[in-house]
Amino acid sequence: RKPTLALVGATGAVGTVMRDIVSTRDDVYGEIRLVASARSAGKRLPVRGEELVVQELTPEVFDGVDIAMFDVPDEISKIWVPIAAERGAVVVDKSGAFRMEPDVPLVVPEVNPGAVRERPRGIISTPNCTTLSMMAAMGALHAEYGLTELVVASYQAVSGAGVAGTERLYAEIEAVAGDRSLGQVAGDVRKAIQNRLGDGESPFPAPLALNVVPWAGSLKEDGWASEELKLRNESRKILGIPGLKVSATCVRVPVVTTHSLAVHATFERPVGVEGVRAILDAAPTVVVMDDPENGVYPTPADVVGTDPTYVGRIRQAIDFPNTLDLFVCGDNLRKGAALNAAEIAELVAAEFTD
Ligand code: 11C
Repeated sequence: RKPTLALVGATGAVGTVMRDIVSTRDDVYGEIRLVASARSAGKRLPVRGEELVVQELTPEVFDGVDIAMFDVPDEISKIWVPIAAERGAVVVDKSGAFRMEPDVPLVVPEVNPGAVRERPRGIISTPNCTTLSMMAAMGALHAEYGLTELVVASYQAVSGAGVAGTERLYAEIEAVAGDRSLGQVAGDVRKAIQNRLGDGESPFPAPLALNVVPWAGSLKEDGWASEELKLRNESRKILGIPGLKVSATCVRVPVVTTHSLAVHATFERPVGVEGVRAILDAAPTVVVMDDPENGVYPTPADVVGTDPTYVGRIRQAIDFPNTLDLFVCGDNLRKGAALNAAEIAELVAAEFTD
Protein backbone atom coordinates (compact mmCIF):
# COMPACT_ATOMS: atom_id res chain seq x y z
CA ARG A 1 0.00 0.00 0.00
CA LYS A 2 1.03 3.60 -0.50
CA PRO A 3 1.84 5.38 2.78
CA THR A 4 0.08 8.52 4.00
CA LEU A 5 2.42 11.52 4.21
CA ALA A 6 2.18 14.66 6.36
CA LEU A 7 4.23 17.74 5.46
CA VAL A 8 4.64 19.78 8.62
CA GLY A 9 5.78 23.37 8.07
CA ALA A 10 4.23 23.31 4.61
CA THR A 11 4.16 27.09 4.20
CA GLY A 12 7.83 27.91 4.99
CA ALA A 13 10.77 28.36 2.62
CA VAL A 14 11.68 24.66 2.78
CA GLY A 15 8.01 23.60 2.98
CA THR A 16 7.35 25.29 -0.35
CA VAL A 17 10.22 23.37 -1.99
CA MET A 18 9.01 20.21 -0.21
CA ARG A 19 5.60 20.53 -1.92
CA ASP A 20 7.29 21.02 -5.27
CA ILE A 21 9.57 18.02 -4.73
CA VAL A 22 6.80 15.59 -3.74
CA SER A 23 4.82 16.86 -6.74
CA THR A 24 7.58 16.22 -9.26
CA ARG A 25 9.35 13.05 -8.05
CA ASP A 26 7.91 9.51 -8.38
CA ASP A 27 4.57 9.53 -6.63
CA VAL A 28 5.04 7.01 -3.82
CA TYR A 29 2.38 8.35 -1.45
CA GLY A 30 -1.32 7.78 -0.94
CA GLU A 31 -2.91 10.68 0.94
CA ILE A 32 -0.83 13.82 1.56
CA ARG A 33 -1.69 16.18 4.42
CA LEU A 34 -0.30 19.71 4.66
CA VAL A 35 0.18 20.84 8.24
CA ALA A 36 1.22 24.21 9.69
CA SER A 37 0.65 26.51 12.64
CA ALA A 38 -2.84 27.82 13.44
CA ARG A 39 -1.87 31.07 11.69
CA SER A 40 -1.51 29.30 8.32
CA ALA A 41 -4.27 26.70 8.80
CA GLY A 42 -7.09 27.06 6.27
CA LYS A 43 -4.81 28.32 3.45
CA ARG A 44 -5.10 26.40 0.20
CA LEU A 45 -1.81 25.29 -1.33
CA PRO A 46 -1.01 23.17 -4.39
CA VAL A 47 0.59 19.75 -4.15
CA ARG A 48 0.60 17.05 -6.86
CA GLY A 49 -1.54 19.30 -9.03
CA GLU A 50 -4.41 19.73 -6.55
CA GLU A 51 -5.18 22.38 -3.95
CA LEU A 52 -5.09 21.11 -0.38
CA VAL A 53 -6.34 22.93 2.70
CA VAL A 54 -3.57 23.37 5.28
CA GLN A 55 -4.49 21.67 8.56
CA GLU A 56 -3.56 22.94 12.00
CA LEU A 57 -0.76 21.20 13.89
CA THR A 58 -2.62 19.09 16.48
CA PRO A 59 -1.95 15.56 17.81
CA GLU A 60 -4.97 14.22 15.90
CA VAL A 61 -3.63 15.42 12.55
CA PHE A 62 -1.10 12.55 12.73
CA ASP A 63 -3.71 9.82 13.16
CA GLY A 64 -3.32 7.48 10.18
CA VAL A 65 -0.11 9.19 9.02
CA ASP A 66 2.70 6.77 8.11
CA ILE A 67 5.49 9.26 7.36
CA ALA A 68 5.77 12.88 8.55
CA MET A 69 8.35 15.30 7.19
CA PHE A 70 8.94 18.18 9.59
CA ASP A 71 10.52 21.51 8.71
CA VAL A 72 9.83 23.76 11.69
CA PRO A 73 12.05 25.52 14.25
CA ASP A 74 13.92 23.36 16.77
CA GLU A 75 11.62 24.25 19.66
CA ILE A 76 8.50 23.19 17.71
CA SER A 77 10.15 19.95 16.57
CA LYS A 78 11.16 19.15 20.16
CA ILE A 79 7.51 19.14 21.20
CA TRP A 80 5.75 17.84 18.11
CA VAL A 81 8.10 15.23 16.59
CA PRO A 82 7.65 12.84 19.57
CA ILE A 83 3.88 13.37 19.43
CA ALA A 84 3.82 12.41 15.73
CA ALA A 85 6.06 9.39 16.42
CA GLU A 86 3.83 8.26 19.33
CA ARG A 87 0.85 8.40 16.98
CA GLY A 88 2.64 5.92 14.68
CA ALA A 89 4.33 8.12 12.07
CA VAL A 90 7.96 7.66 11.07
CA VAL A 91 9.25 11.21 11.35
CA VAL A 92 11.89 12.74 9.08
CA ASP A 93 12.94 15.85 10.99
CA LYS A 94 14.87 18.73 9.42
CA SER A 95 15.47 20.59 12.66
CA GLY A 96 18.55 20.41 14.84
CA ALA A 97 16.55 19.07 17.81
CA PHE A 98 17.40 15.35 17.51
CA ARG A 99 20.38 15.16 15.13
CA MET A 100 23.01 14.33 17.71
CA GLU A 101 20.86 11.96 19.83
CA PRO A 102 22.54 8.52 19.76
CA ASP A 103 19.26 6.70 19.06
CA VAL A 104 18.29 8.94 16.14
CA PRO A 105 20.02 8.30 12.79
CA LEU A 106 21.34 11.30 10.84
CA VAL A 107 21.01 10.33 7.21
CA VAL A 108 22.35 11.36 3.83
CA PRO A 109 21.12 8.65 1.42
CA GLU A 110 24.32 8.75 -0.68
CA VAL A 111 26.45 8.11 2.40
CA ASN A 112 24.60 6.07 5.05
CA PRO A 113 21.23 4.90 3.64
CA GLY A 114 21.18 1.80 5.87
CA ALA A 115 20.94 3.99 8.96
CA VAL A 116 17.31 4.77 8.01
CA ARG A 117 16.27 1.41 9.47
CA GLU A 118 18.03 2.00 12.80
CA ARG A 119 15.33 4.23 14.30
CA PRO A 120 14.19 2.91 17.70
CA ARG A 121 12.26 6.12 18.38
CA GLY A 122 10.71 6.31 14.92
CA ILE A 123 12.67 9.52 14.29
CA ILE A 124 15.22 10.11 11.51
CA SER A 125 17.08 13.42 11.33
CA THR A 126 18.29 15.20 8.21
CA PRO A 127 21.41 17.38 8.55
CA ASN A 128 21.98 21.10 8.54
CA CYS A 129 22.03 22.49 4.99
CA THR A 130 25.64 23.66 5.33
CA THR A 131 26.85 20.17 6.27
CA LEU A 132 24.68 18.62 3.56
CA SER A 133 26.08 20.82 0.82
CA MET A 134 29.33 18.86 0.82
CA MET A 135 28.29 15.40 2.11
CA ALA A 136 27.65 13.56 -1.15
CA ALA A 137 31.09 14.60 -2.43
CA MET A 138 32.94 14.06 0.84
CA GLY A 139 31.27 10.67 1.38
CA ALA A 140 32.47 9.46 -2.02
CA LEU A 141 36.02 10.69 -1.39
CA HIS A 142 36.09 9.28 2.14
CA ALA A 143 35.12 5.82 0.84
CA GLU A 144 38.20 5.85 -1.42
CA TYR A 145 40.87 7.75 0.50
CA GLY A 146 39.82 7.77 4.20
CA LEU A 147 39.07 11.29 5.41
CA THR A 148 40.96 12.52 8.49
CA GLU A 149 40.62 16.34 8.54
CA LEU A 150 38.29 18.99 7.17
CA VAL A 151 38.96 22.73 7.20
CA VAL A 152 36.00 24.57 5.76
CA ALA A 153 34.87 28.13 5.04
CA SER A 154 31.21 28.49 4.12
CA TYR A 155 29.54 31.10 1.92
CA GLN A 156 25.93 30.76 3.03
CA ALA A 157 22.83 32.00 1.26
CA VAL A 158 20.19 34.07 3.05
CA SER A 159 17.35 31.59 2.50
CA GLY A 160 19.09 29.43 5.10
CA ALA A 161 17.40 31.84 7.49
CA GLY A 162 14.00 31.19 5.88
CA VAL A 163 11.61 33.50 4.05
CA ALA A 164 12.59 36.35 6.41
CA GLY A 165 16.22 36.03 5.30
CA THR A 166 15.33 36.21 1.63
CA GLU A 167 12.96 39.16 2.15
CA ARG A 168 15.65 41.02 4.06
CA LEU A 169 18.29 40.63 1.35
CA TYR A 170 15.93 41.84 -1.38
CA ALA A 171 14.92 44.84 0.76
CA GLU A 172 18.55 45.72 1.50
CA ILE A 173 19.51 45.45 -2.16
CA GLU A 174 16.63 47.78 -3.09
CA ALA A 175 17.72 50.18 -0.35
CA VAL A 176 21.27 50.53 -1.70
CA ALA A 177 20.54 50.12 -5.43
CA GLY A 178 21.74 52.93 -7.63
CA ASP A 179 23.68 54.75 -4.89
CA ARG A 180 27.21 54.73 -6.26
CA SER A 181 28.56 56.60 -3.26
CA LEU A 182 28.12 53.55 -1.02
CA GLY A 183 30.75 51.04 0.05
CA GLN A 184 33.63 53.46 0.29
CA VAL A 185 33.46 54.82 3.85
CA ALA A 186 33.31 52.68 7.00
CA GLY A 187 29.71 52.29 8.15
CA ASP A 188 28.08 54.02 5.17
CA VAL A 189 26.23 50.89 3.97
CA ARG A 190 24.95 50.16 7.48
CA LYS A 191 23.71 53.75 7.86
CA ALA A 192 22.07 53.87 4.44
CA ILE A 193 20.20 50.62 5.10
CA GLN A 194 19.10 51.79 8.54
CA ASN A 195 17.91 55.15 7.16
CA ARG A 196 16.04 53.58 4.28
CA LEU A 197 14.58 50.48 5.99
CA GLY A 198 14.12 51.84 9.49
CA ASP A 199 14.74 49.74 12.59
CA GLY A 200 12.98 46.67 11.19
CA GLU A 201 14.30 43.38 12.52
CA SER A 202 16.89 41.62 10.39
CA PRO A 203 17.68 37.92 10.85
CA PHE A 204 21.34 38.90 10.27
CA PRO A 205 23.66 40.75 12.65
CA ALA A 206 25.06 43.12 9.99
CA PRO A 207 24.06 44.38 6.53
CA LEU A 208 24.34 41.82 3.75
CA ALA A 209 23.93 44.06 0.73
CA LEU A 210 27.43 45.11 -0.48
CA ASN A 211 28.84 43.04 2.39
CA VAL A 212 29.71 39.61 3.81
CA VAL A 213 29.09 38.64 7.44
CA PRO A 214 31.34 36.17 9.30
CA TRP A 215 28.49 34.79 11.37
CA ALA A 216 25.73 32.18 10.99
CA GLY A 217 23.63 30.71 13.77
CA SER A 218 23.83 31.39 17.49
CA LEU A 219 26.77 31.97 19.85
CA LYS A 220 28.22 28.86 21.46
CA GLU A 221 31.18 28.32 23.80
CA ASP A 222 34.54 29.93 23.12
CA GLY A 223 33.28 32.14 20.31
CA TRP A 224 32.09 29.38 18.00
CA ALA A 225 28.89 29.85 16.00
CA SER A 226 26.33 27.04 16.16
CA GLU A 227 26.62 26.45 12.41
CA GLU A 228 30.37 25.79 12.76
CA LEU A 229 29.84 23.22 15.50
CA LYS A 230 27.01 21.56 13.56
CA LEU A 231 29.35 21.19 10.60
CA ARG A 232 31.84 19.43 12.83
CA ASN A 233 29.51 17.20 14.82
CA GLU A 234 27.19 16.26 11.99
CA SER A 235 30.01 15.44 9.54
CA ARG A 236 31.49 13.07 12.13
CA LYS A 237 28.18 11.30 12.68
CA ILE A 238 27.12 10.98 9.02
CA LEU A 239 30.53 9.79 7.81
CA GLY A 240 30.94 7.52 10.85
CA ILE A 241 34.32 9.05 11.79
CA PRO A 242 34.07 10.00 15.50
CA GLY A 243 37.62 11.38 15.53
CA LEU A 244 37.36 13.46 12.34
CA LYS A 245 39.18 16.76 12.86
CA VAL A 246 36.98 19.62 11.67
CA SER A 247 37.41 23.37 11.83
CA ALA A 248 34.94 25.70 10.15
CA THR A 249 34.25 29.40 9.68
CA CYS A 250 30.70 30.11 8.55
CA VAL A 251 30.05 33.27 6.55
CA ARG A 252 26.77 34.72 5.24
CA VAL A 253 26.94 36.20 1.74
CA PRO A 254 24.45 38.18 -0.37
CA VAL A 255 23.17 35.14 -2.28
CA VAL A 256 19.48 34.19 -2.18
CA THR A 257 19.75 30.39 -2.34
CA THR A 258 22.64 27.88 -2.65
CA HIS A 259 25.35 27.46 -0.07
CA SER A 260 29.00 27.24 -1.13
CA LEU A 261 31.94 25.76 0.77
CA ALA A 262 35.68 26.10 0.30
CA VAL A 263 36.94 22.74 1.56
CA HIS A 264 40.49 21.78 2.54
CA ALA A 265 40.23 18.00 3.09
CA THR A 266 43.02 15.72 4.29
CA PHE A 267 43.02 11.94 3.76
CA GLU A 268 44.88 8.88 5.06
CA ARG A 269 46.23 8.20 1.58
CA PRO A 270 47.77 10.51 -1.04
CA VAL A 271 45.22 12.05 -3.40
CA GLY A 272 45.62 12.93 -7.07
CA VAL A 273 43.35 15.29 -8.99
CA GLU A 274 42.61 12.81 -11.81
CA GLY A 275 41.59 10.07 -9.36
CA VAL A 276 39.44 12.50 -7.42
CA ARG A 277 37.70 13.65 -10.61
CA ALA A 278 37.00 10.03 -11.59
CA ILE A 279 35.47 9.27 -8.18
CA LEU A 280 33.31 12.37 -8.19
CA ASP A 281 32.26 11.78 -11.82
CA ALA A 282 31.10 8.31 -10.81
CA ALA A 283 29.05 9.62 -7.86
CA PRO A 284 25.49 9.78 -9.24
CA THR A 285 24.41 12.99 -7.47
CA VAL A 286 27.69 14.91 -7.86
CA VAL A 287 28.51 17.06 -10.89
CA VAL A 288 32.10 18.07 -11.54
CA MET A 289 32.32 21.61 -12.99
CA ASP A 290 36.02 22.16 -13.17
CA ASP A 291 37.64 23.74 -16.18
CA PRO A 292 39.14 27.02 -14.94
CA GLU A 293 40.90 27.63 -18.24
CA ASN A 294 37.46 28.14 -19.73
CA GLY A 295 35.97 29.84 -16.69
CA VAL A 296 34.08 26.72 -15.59
CA TYR A 297 33.45 26.30 -11.86
CA PRO A 298 30.24 26.19 -9.86
CA THR A 299 28.65 29.44 -8.68
CA PRO A 300 25.36 29.70 -6.77
CA ALA A 301 23.74 31.79 -9.50
CA ASP A 302 24.47 29.09 -12.08
CA VAL A 303 23.25 26.04 -10.14
CA VAL A 304 20.41 27.29 -7.89
CA GLY A 305 17.15 25.37 -8.20
CA THR A 306 18.82 22.10 -9.18
CA ASP A 307 19.47 18.92 -7.22
CA PRO A 308 23.15 17.88 -7.52
CA THR A 309 26.17 18.75 -5.43
CA TYR A 310 28.54 20.70 -7.72
CA VAL A 311 32.30 20.48 -7.27
CA GLY A 312 34.96 22.61 -8.90
CA ARG A 313 38.40 24.15 -8.34
CA ILE A 314 39.76 20.68 -7.55
CA ARG A 315 43.41 21.07 -6.60
CA GLN A 316 45.97 18.95 -4.83
CA ALA A 317 47.21 21.23 -2.03
CA ILE A 318 50.78 22.21 -2.93
CA ASP A 319 52.27 21.92 0.54
CA PHE A 320 50.09 19.06 1.83
CA PRO A 321 50.53 15.72 -0.01
CA ASN A 322 47.34 14.03 1.25
CA THR A 323 45.19 17.14 1.01
CA LEU A 324 42.70 18.39 -1.50
CA ASP A 325 41.27 21.87 -1.98
CA LEU A 326 37.92 22.21 -3.67
CA PHE A 327 34.85 24.42 -3.96
CA VAL A 328 31.38 22.95 -3.53
CA CYS A 329 27.95 24.46 -4.26
CA GLY A 330 24.57 22.95 -3.34
CA ASP A 331 21.04 24.34 -3.24
CA ASN A 332 20.37 24.71 0.49
CA LEU A 333 16.60 24.38 0.09
CA ARG A 334 16.74 21.32 -2.19
CA LYS A 335 19.56 18.82 -1.38
CA GLY A 336 20.34 20.93 1.69
CA ALA A 337 16.85 20.46 3.08
CA ALA A 338 13.68 19.34 1.29
CA LEU A 339 15.27 16.94 -1.22
CA ASN A 340 17.35 15.07 1.36
CA ALA A 341 14.25 14.76 3.58
CA ALA A 342 12.21 13.54 0.60
CA GLU A 343 14.88 10.97 -0.31
CA ILE A 344 14.87 9.64 3.26
CA ALA A 345 11.06 9.54 3.25
CA GLU A 346 11.17 7.58 -0.02
CA LEU A 347 13.47 4.98 1.59
CA VAL A 348 10.89 4.63 4.38
CA ALA A 349 8.02 4.56 1.86
CA ALA A 350 9.74 1.65 0.07
CA GLU A 351 9.39 -0.39 3.29
CA PHE A 352 5.61 -0.31 2.79
CA THR A 353 5.94 -2.22 -0.47
CA ASP A 354 8.94 -4.41 0.52
C1 11C B 1 21.56 28.61 7.67
N1 11C B 1 22.23 26.28 7.76
O1 11C B 1 22.04 28.68 6.54
C2 11C B 1 21.35 27.28 8.33
C3 11C B 1 19.91 26.95 8.34
O2 11C B 1 20.38 23.50 11.63
O3 11C B 1 19.06 23.18 9.97
C4 11C B 1 19.56 25.57 8.85
C5 11C B 1 19.82 25.39 10.33
C6 11C B 1 19.74 23.94 10.66
O4 11C B 1 21.22 29.60 8.31
